[in-house]
Amino acid sequence: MADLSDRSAMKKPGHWTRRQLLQLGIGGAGVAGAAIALQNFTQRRSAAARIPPMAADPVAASTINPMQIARDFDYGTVTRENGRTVREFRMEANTSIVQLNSAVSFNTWNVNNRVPGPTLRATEGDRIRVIFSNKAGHSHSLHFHGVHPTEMDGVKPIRNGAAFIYEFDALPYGLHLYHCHVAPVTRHIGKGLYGMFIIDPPKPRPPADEILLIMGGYDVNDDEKNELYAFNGMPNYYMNNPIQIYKNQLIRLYVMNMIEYESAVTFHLHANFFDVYRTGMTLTPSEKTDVITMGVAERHILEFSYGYGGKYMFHPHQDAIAEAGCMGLFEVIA
Ligand SMILES: [Cu+2]
Repeated sequence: MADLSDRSAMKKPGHWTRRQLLQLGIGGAGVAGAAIALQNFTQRRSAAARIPPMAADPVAASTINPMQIARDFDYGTVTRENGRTVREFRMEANTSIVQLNSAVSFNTWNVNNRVPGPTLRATEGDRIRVIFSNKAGHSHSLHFHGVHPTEMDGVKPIRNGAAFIYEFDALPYGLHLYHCHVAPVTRHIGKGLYGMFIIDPPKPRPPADEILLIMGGYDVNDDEKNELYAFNGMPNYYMNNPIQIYKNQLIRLYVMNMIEYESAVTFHLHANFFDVYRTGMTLTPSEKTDVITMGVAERHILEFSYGYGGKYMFHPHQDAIAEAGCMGLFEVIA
């Protein structure tokens, strides 16, 4: 466990004074881009992996850009405090309408105007500071999976217009998540307020082309059933825009199930088998398979490579769910 004893020397998490929030640019009229003199660090740990250039996005104007989301890892704004690495993330709860297909638009509740929210990434033992401001119109919260004190557990609603600083240590390494925990939680998650939280082990995993896939569902008519499903927010997106990967390149897939109103779904990859690192909490795989079952909030790291070129599907083997939008393609290129 990382040492928590230096906490008093750091900025006190939780409810900050208005002055402190104003200094951070979130106490007044809102987060103005110019007011944030902080820069986002993105590190490419997988520098040695071969990753195809990202294709131009045909719906780049949309709120949800799955091609970008697939390989977008947010390492936060990095500082050193008392000899420790601190990663600061700005997360804003928003409400935004997303065009899910030509006929259906959907009012999402989300973080930073995207579903799923940003994929936060840190190394085990880092200090995490999440500056959460709620501009969504109703109460929300950010509940992180991981190890932290009760006051940082994110079950307390943060009302519209308010802010809260979540601060805790990145423990333990693995593939984790965050989501709103305001009741009814199923509805708040179903509306889109969730994202991935990756904690890397102290010794990094081998280089790979790293891709994230989050399965989600949309209850578009408020009947507590999903009518549409998606990988990374947008139904059928990767069927029309396959994710390009190189032949014989190690692919590290971060897969998570956030489909509410279903007890469990599977994830199946065509024409291949993958190594499973359950919850991303091991450095050696526990099994090899081509279909794995996940309840809500379950997630795993899957590793594989393709020896043949061409297009290969991935989808839950609940085929009605796949056919309602949760289906995609890898395109293996030479
Ligand atoms: Cu919420």
